[in-house]
Amino acid sequence: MKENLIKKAIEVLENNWQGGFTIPAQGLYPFQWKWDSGFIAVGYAHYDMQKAIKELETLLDAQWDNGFIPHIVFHNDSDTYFPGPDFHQSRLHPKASKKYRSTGMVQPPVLGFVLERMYDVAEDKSTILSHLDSLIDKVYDNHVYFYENRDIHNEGLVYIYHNWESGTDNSPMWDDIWPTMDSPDYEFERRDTTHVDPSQRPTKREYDHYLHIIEIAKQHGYDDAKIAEHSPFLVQDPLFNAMLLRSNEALIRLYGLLNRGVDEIAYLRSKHSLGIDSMNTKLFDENSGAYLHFDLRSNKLLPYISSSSFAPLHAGIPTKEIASKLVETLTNKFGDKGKLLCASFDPTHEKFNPKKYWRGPIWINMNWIVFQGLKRYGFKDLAERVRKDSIELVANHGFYEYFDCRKNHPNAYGGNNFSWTAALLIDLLH
Ligand code: 2M8
Repeated sequence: MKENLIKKAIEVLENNWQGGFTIPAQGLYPFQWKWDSGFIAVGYAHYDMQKAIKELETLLDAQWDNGFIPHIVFHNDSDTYFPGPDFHQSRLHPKASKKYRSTGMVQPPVLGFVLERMYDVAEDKSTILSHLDSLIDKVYDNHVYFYENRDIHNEGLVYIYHNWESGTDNSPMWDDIWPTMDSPDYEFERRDTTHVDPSQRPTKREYDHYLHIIEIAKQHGYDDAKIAEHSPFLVQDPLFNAMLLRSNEALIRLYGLLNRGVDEIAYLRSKHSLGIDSMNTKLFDENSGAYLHFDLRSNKLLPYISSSSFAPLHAGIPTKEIASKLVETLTNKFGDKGKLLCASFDPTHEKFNPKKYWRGPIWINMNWIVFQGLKRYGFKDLAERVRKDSIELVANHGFYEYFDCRKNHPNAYGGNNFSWTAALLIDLLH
């Protein structure tokens, strides 16, 4: 089974390869997405390191002069996706790439630990180190961008200003934010709902909110300070910050292996320890037994547990005591016998929807993150359960975008032949 699955996963990646970068899925997502590219490079690393490197080189080629890496790079003029480059208008920002059009927002900073995984997987360590040598400073600049522009309270935690920056687009936690915004009823033509069942995607009203935040950012020329002041959406996300911290750790290790970067290491270390403290004092909530999102507008935690709540395990953020509490929450709320791990939203909550996008289904990238975290803390059985569930879902249903966690309702949803599902399955099978 293993060999056959790997063969099929490679086919998916090869079909989505555009000769320089990889699309997440045909039709539905026709451009290069930032965190998708990172996960995709992990898959390539196992069988074609040149492609892994090229994928990241292309993404980093679209980096802005201030270190910002955009969430979508629009390499072509596909009209199968909305909103495209004409809507986003990245060049309103004076430091935006002149070469590529992109969005003016980011996605979870996975690239540091992706480079590290490529190093660990590579057989020829000296060749991979020479490639990493030419990529690592760009990823470091991206971390500096975050800390210098998005850590507004100097606490080692960065904000996101849009739900698309979280990667978990229509998660129920954003439901509390939408009523605080007075979004217009825009007229636009959705494309996503022509590719997949509309009932599994965000609603028209949700898209109004998504577009409204971008309109506000555009009015301010995508200026970070102005966004921090005016965006109705401003959140410290435990997944996003855990990815940044895990990537800090990876960059520190890689600079060490490269035998350079003394100043860079010192900078990352100081931000890192501040960030770990703040994660545990500000984002960990005793009552929920989980890390939560902090809403900087209402100045309070959003009371929802999701798969993002467990991502800090991957970055070594929790103390042993907090890690045990997280595992208790994961087991009790997400892990009963009738469920596969790991739902993207608390299955015991009334807002849980097992079929709808980020409101409940299992995502393989989140499972990969949770698996790594559980393994890191020595929760071997639970880690293995997450790994096995992921493999079985794909073996039984195919390389879909998301999956139903209910054992008596086996199903797969969203886009098929989805790149990060294929790439991370390759990694989980090794
Ligand atoms: C989904 O998000 C895009 C917007 O970025 C969309 O729905 O149009 C999310 O699942 C996101 O996390 C992912 O990176 C992207 C491409 O796979 O699709």
